Amino acid sequence: MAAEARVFVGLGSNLGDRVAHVRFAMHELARLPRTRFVASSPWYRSAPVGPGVQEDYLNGVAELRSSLAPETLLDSLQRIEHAAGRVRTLRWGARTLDLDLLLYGVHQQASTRLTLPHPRIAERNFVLFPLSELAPSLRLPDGSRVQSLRARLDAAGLRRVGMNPEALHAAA
Ligand code: A4P
Ligand code: MG
Repeated sequence: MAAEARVFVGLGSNLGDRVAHVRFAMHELARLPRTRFVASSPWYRSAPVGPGVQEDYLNGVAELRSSLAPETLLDSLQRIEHAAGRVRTLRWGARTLDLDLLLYGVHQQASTRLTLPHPRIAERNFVLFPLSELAPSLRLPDGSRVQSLRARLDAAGLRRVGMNPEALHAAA
């Protein structure tokens, strides 16, 4: 059996029952073969980056250990998105569930189907705030510390919901 990689998945929802969608995603991630669910980050309510008028996102990060290959894991993430009713229309459009493979150990690759690390980690506060709380000493494959990357970003559009995604509506 292949060695286990330390994997981080970004979760986002801004359509329908956002809390139910991220709960469903965590449940499904925990059921993946050859994969263990380690922990989830605190949750954030975040202003949407994208076209048109959209609801705020509920964003968080999950840590896994997995011996699935990166592409197999991406297939599984897309199946979970699909099962949550995701329909792909517009890039960066509203979605019931978005699961991004942020990091797969120190593995790096760049193809249209899968780029690792996820190319937009360093510029997104709704990824770096939860990620740096979940794994404060984490470094990206290029050696940069998530804490330092986070320190470069402000918290514009971001409100901390807490460990319990159900508190989303209190963080209005
Ligand atoms: N793909 C390549 N690398 C990866 C990776 N590391 N993880 C490919 C996941 N997918 C990866 O993604 C398009 C294609 O990217 C996939 O088919 C996959 O093969 P998608 O999920 O279909 O489309 P998308 O999410 O609209 O596009 P993209 O470029 O992945 O957008 P992002 O970066 O996921 O951004 N605002 C807030 N506040 N919070 C959010 O979570 N998310 C987005 C989506 C936009 N605005 C947001 C948020
Ligand atoms: Mg995506």
